[in-house]
Amino acid sequence: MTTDIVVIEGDGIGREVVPAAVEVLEAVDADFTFTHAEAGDAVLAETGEALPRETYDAVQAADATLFGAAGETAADVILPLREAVGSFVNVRPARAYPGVDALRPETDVVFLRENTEGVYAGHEDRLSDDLSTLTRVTTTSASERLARFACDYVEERDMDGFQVAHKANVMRETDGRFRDAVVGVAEARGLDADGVLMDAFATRLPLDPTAFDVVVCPNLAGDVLSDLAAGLVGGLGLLPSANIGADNALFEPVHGTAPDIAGQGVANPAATIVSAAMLLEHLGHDEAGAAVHAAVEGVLADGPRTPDLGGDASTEDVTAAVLERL
Ligand code: GGG
Repeated sequence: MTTDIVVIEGDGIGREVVPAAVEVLEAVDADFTFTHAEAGDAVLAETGEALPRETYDAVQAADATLFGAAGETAADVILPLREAVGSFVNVRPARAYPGVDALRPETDVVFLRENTEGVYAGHEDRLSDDLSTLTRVTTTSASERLARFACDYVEERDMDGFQVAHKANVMRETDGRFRDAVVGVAEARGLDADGVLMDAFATRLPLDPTAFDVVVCPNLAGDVLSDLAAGLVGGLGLLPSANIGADNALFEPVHGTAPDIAGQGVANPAATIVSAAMLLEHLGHDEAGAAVHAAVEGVLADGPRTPDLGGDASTEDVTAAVLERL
């Protein structure tokens, strides 16, 4: 039986980096069938819908999805796509690769971002010409579900625990609930869960990245803090992500459409290729996933490199070098 993978390039550099990652997936020994689907600004302009029903249905029915990026329509695309796969956690590893000129080469931290609520739950209103409001949602059930995933994640890696980023001294009800729920689950499992104020975390991470391994975050904080970590390891071109659900998942680079370089063929495909490696591992192709990780690591160490990493190679050059190492 083949494994069904939906591929959505989206907009901007998504149209360049996703085909690169698909080439890599085609090169490994996995019995995948690829279905190409549309979402984003371009399909909105064509059809009036940023996320056509057939794309949503295909993602729901597939075994996994590889997604690039969406531009102005990001909120209408990414959030429903995460919902389509039932994702409750966005796993975002930020790791400095050997040979890459990173601000903080010691950085090796994984963000486990709550993926269904917080300010992303979308209860935003324009109440008058002067006033807009946003309702933040935090439930014990979603926080505990994330915490159970975090516990499994660290136990599988023989780690003692994780940190929990929050701002419970100000948002006592919402972040207080989040922190207490996550810490409670960890303690019941005999794991350490140290709370850290997210503003203090933003200061401490650049000063001492080695102080953090796995950080459990509310939704928006996970988005922002992982981008901060991207700045420490060499940029957004290096950060992959996995949106994990109970029986489906969607993989995407952390970066967006990068309109400043879109269409030039120089986007760094590493984040998307490593997202594809995470897809392989998620579907049980551990050896192939490890091989893709190693190939990307080798290319980042020895070149060729795209301009974001100080090189002058194209997306195609980097992809060809990864394929050669596989
Ligand atoms: N790779 C997906 C993408 O388009 N990322 C940019 C973005 O706006 N992300 C927001 C989020 O991850 O919640």
